[in-house]
Amino acid sequence: MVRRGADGGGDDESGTGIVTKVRPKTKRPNLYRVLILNDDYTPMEFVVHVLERFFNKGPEEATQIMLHVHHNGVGECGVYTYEVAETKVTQVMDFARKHQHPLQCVMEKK
Ligand code: TYC
Repeated sequence: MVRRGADGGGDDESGTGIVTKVRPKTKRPNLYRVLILNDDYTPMEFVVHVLERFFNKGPEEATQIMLHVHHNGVGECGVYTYEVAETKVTQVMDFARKHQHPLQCVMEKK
């Protein structure tokens, strides 16, 4: 698309207005990884349940992620915009505390 720019002269009869391109200005949002951390006490089944409940993983993917965290110390649950990631972290931390498990969930900018 083109439009006549704000050159002070307007779209006058002279036809000398500045022609500027109009681009659809969509900025990509910053994205954040939500991570869970390994610990020695949270039961494996609880972590799988968290991944299913809050990150919409099926049982197989949830088990894979849980085992990855168990062996590597940290793993990715999902990637979200800031406010969604923050909500997931709060939900997981509240749920873990309610069940008296030390599971830790954090977010980091991608
Ligand atoms: N390491 C825990 C255990 O052996 C299992 C576990 C996995 C805990 C992933 C936390 O994020 C975690 N019971």
